[in-house]
Amino acid sequence: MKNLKPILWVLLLSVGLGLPLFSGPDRPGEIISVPGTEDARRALRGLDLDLLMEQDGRIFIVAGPDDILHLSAQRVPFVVETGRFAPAQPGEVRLAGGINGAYHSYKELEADLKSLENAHPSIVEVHTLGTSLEGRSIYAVKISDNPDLDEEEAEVLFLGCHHAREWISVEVPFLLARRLAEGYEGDPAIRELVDRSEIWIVPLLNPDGLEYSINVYRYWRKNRRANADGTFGVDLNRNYGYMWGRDDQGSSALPDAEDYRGVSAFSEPETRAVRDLFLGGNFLAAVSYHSFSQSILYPWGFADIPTGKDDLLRGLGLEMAGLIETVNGRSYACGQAASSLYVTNGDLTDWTFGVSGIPSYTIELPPVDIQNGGFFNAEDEIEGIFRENLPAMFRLVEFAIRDFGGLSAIHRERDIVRTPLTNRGQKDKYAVRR
Ligand code: 0X9
Ligand code: CA
Ligand code: ZN
Repeated sequence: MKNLKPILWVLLLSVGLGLPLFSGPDRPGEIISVPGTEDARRALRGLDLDLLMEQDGRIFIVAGPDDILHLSAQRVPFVVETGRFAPAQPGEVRLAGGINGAYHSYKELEADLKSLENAHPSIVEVHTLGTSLEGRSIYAVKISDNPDLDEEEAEVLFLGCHHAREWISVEVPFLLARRLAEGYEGDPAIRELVDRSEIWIVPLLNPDGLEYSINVYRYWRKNRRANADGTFGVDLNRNYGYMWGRDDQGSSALPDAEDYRGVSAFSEPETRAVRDLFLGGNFLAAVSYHSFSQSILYPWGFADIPTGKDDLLRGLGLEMAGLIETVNGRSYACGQAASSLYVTNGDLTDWTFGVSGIPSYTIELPPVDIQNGGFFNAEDEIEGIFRENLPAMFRLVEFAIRDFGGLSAIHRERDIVRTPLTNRGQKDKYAVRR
């Protein structure tokens, strides 16, 4: 049970307790624990609670003042555990980098991307893929030689921050962009990769959610869609159009739920931005960064059934895990998403794999579990987490370059299995340019 993560605990507890899936409250809350007894479970029933985990026989929840009153009235003993966790609400600003310390806010990322482009205009180009519901730009950085040309080169996609609270997932792809840009002149290995590919990096897919997580509620996960029933948020990683809404196990139809799939596939501007970028390109590999649990997950996510390319997906995934481990000694588990984590439908990697058959991975960054920090990584961990992921990123770009060159057996196999995309060759149609 070590690898279970909060969203899964939500699902388990919801099933076990007959609770509706929670939606992180917009109101302030305390993290409390209650004993995992039948009495306590009964008292929790019907409350709109933010269930975090069950550990050592106790259930941890985020509870607002009303919930605490309710539990007291039901004579459920509880312990306030807030102090054991990093703050869920912004407090006094003591960090040099502002309320979110060394992590990027939307504005900080925007500024850093633009200065990266200004410093390295011959290989960096910042694109706006679309606009979030609250009017923020969804940025993509294209790193390539001749970035202003759409060359016949392998394209690779790295994305971060589908989920607002997973702050580390912004930093890892951002630092990749910076490393490629800064290393191009002096590092022949980087130069070779960049010259032969077009690397697209979307560090912050969910800017509205991130801002909400920074400024209002640290555990926010979804985007900030105002749903018809007055609740907020669609889980962007349930909104893609492959097997979207296939069942209620892999996503929820309830707007209040943390894994709410939205009213239709690609109902959200963020997922549409990714769709249009992807379909307008020639992508040969994709990684979506999340946190936490230190794992590399490959399709399918929607069901535990074979893909027809399991050997390739597993082989490359294991190779990446091996490369990661050599850097800091941290081990990332590697496995098929549905069987090693849980079933999802409408996630990014099922869609990219489903429409194009390319190696597509969800990488869940450290820590390994909630006892080791959950969604909170100390600022001084950022660099090490990035550094350990870098060789795996390079490996995937290298895979794409070879695949594009038709050098490998993998390539021939891909051509057979691949679903033809009707819009290939009409790249100009897509407004991914500034
Ligand atoms: O639930 C998700 O979207 C991802 N995990 S997270 O805790 N970061 O939210 C996992 C998506 C991978 N797909 C499957 N496990 N099916
Ligand atoms: Ca190029
Ligand atoms: Zn996530």
